[in-house]
Amino acid sequence: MYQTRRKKLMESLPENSAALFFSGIAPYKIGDEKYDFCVDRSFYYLTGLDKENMVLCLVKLPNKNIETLFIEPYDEELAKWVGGRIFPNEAAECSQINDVRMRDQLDGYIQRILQYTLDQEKQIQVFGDFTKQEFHQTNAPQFAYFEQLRKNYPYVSVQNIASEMKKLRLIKDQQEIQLLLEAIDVTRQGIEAMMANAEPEMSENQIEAYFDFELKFNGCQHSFPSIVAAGNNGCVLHYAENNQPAEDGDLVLCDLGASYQYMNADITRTFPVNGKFTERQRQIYDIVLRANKMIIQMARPGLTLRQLEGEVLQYYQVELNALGLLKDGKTVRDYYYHSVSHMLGLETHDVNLSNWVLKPGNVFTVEPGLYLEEEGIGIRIEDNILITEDGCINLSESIMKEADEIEAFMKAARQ
Ligand SMILES: [Mn+2]
Repeated sequence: MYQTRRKKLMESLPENSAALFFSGIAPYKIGDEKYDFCVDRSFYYLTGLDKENMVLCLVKLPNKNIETLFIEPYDEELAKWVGGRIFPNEAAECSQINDVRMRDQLDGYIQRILQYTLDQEKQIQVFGDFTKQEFHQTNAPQFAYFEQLRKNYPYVSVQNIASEMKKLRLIKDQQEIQLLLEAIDVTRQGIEAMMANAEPEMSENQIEAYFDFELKFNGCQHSFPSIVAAGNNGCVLHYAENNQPAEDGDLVLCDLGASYQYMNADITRTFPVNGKFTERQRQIYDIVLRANKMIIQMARPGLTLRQLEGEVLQYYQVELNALGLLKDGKTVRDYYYHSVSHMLGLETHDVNLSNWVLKPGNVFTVEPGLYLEEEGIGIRIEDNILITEDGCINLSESIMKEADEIEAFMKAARQ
């Protein structure tokens, strides 16, 4: 699988070029304590490896493709403290790259490649993977590396391979879909545990704890810091304090997801903490639910996410107007202030290309919401969908979202 991905990427490289991918390094947090290591997702996508300070080097010469992996040496002293690093044969087996060398050999290796192309009187192009998020992250290992490279070899041009990487990563393969379905199923268990156990006067973090248990129990990580927001907190899009009490009559908005082997689910469900929607909550809930279903119904190849967003805005215009909420200069954007979709995959906000036209294999979220701050109502309903040849599949179909079903489930759980 990783071999296939690398082969596809190689096809997009020009002759006489080299592409370098860095797994990354965990930064220090405080004193001698480091942040959890979080592997660069393009590196992982191409190798299946998730260890620090590794480099993948792909070289394309006329009639010859070379794949080389550089890893840190096995350190017996370190192994006693934090566990062993990976052995070359393990790295080779996982990635299917036969040529595994030590990290400190990279400079010499690059020098020989450059010398070779220079001898052949060819201009070599060197590619790095610079994604949008990294523009301001100049401490990322590839920035330091390419900076030094240009210093040492001023005639070398460094270019960005990010858009080719994105084209590949945008189309999910069967294995990725399978892993995402597993992640979604654990997310479902977590959400059901929260619904089953939530009670008025519990604090948001106590409700959240039921979700966390299911994740840990099933060997999953969090896709991102969970949002468990009661009442008005649901109107804060990235609320993450999760420490306020959920009062009787509050809705609880839960935007969270399990990550399984780096495939990230991203689901939102909103339920009444006491198990019963008020008439007003139900009215708004059903408007959001219809938006959610409408977009899932529409999604198919050939459309763009921007078009789907336009449909939501149009629909809300009619619905909010009918409710009398668009008075005194208020617009839809006062009640709905995010967009309906983002790509999903190895990153929660996964790679995307501007004005991307949807194709089979694209996976993204459908997450309309409505936020009526004066009434303490924040509602969002988010599913994860896969574009197919003629429409889409809702991968999170199994997670209940009908108001009646939620009420019945919560009632049954309390008996
Ligand atoms: Mn989302």
